[in-house]
Amino acid sequence: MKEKLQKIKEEAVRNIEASADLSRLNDVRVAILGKKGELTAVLKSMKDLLPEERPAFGQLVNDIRADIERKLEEAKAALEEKELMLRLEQEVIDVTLPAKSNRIGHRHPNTIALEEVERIFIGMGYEVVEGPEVELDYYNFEALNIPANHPAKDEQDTFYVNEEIVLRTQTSPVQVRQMEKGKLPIRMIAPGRVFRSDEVDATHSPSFHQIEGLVIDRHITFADLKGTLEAFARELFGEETNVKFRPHHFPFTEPSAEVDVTCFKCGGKGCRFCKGSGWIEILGCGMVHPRVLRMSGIDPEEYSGFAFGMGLERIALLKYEIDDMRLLYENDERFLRQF
Ligand code: 2NL
Repeated sequence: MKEKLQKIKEEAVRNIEASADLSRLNDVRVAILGKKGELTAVLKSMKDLLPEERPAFGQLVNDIRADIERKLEEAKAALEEKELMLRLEQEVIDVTLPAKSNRIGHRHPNTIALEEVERIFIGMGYEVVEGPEVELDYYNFEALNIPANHPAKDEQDTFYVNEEIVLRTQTSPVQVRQMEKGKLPIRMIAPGRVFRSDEVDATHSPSFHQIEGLVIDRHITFADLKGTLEAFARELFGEETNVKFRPHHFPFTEPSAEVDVTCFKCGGKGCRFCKGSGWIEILGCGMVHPRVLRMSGIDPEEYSGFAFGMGLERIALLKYEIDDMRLLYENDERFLRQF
């Protein structure tokens, strides 16, 4: 038996040393130490020995097993080291290769224009407020003094979810909700997506963006409205810009006006850009209608205010001299890269 053990050990050492890779080495381990391995078989045959011979023999088997295990570990470490070295030699990384440059995007022209407008009004102490795009008919129309028979309410112009719910056609409902909260004074702008049942063309889209503004306090007059919008226009289009207020009509303001700025291309002389007039229309505005104030719980005898609204796309088209609104929605990189 002892001789057999000795032979097993010698053969094991020989096989371990001959193993050229880790998988081969593992085969050797299994052949000797595995469940059906040679050393295991010897252990099983111990039952044939006399009881008094067993402890010494058992000790011998354990010693040999420990020797073989140590040899296996050493061989494994050596092979792993060898394989690592080989891999390091093969996987040479050339750190001098020029890097692939990342293509970095940037803000959409609409966003650039929006953030510019927000910056100007935040600078004048306004807060930016957002609200739902799916609105109650009440907030979108009724609370703004737009009567049931008004053309704006026509299904031709407005997307109806049902009789009481619409996709907002302006961001004024955000301002109505703010007025209802009853915290005065108010100085806010409400930017956001709005919807109109329009066919797509160079100046229309069923979904576009608006920025509305609202100021309510004691003693607010049309002079505050004019001064504010003039300051805004000069900051957006340049110091030399002049503004012109043309009388207009909106159901939610009285009096109402549309605002033109002097053409920043020709300075007002008249050119192709302003269609020869020297003026470009940028927004609508007015003094908040007393009925609108009252419906939202504000006493028009004590408080007054002004409001205005502009199309964000229109501002972006003007500012960047883009002649077709569809370009803003197509996400053609060749176009977007230019801003
Ligand atoms: C335009 C004109 C305007 C308003 C929007 C408004 C909001 C409240 C009360 C009164 Cl809560 N008015 N908004 C007022 C005048 C004009 O928008 O041409 N927008 C593109």
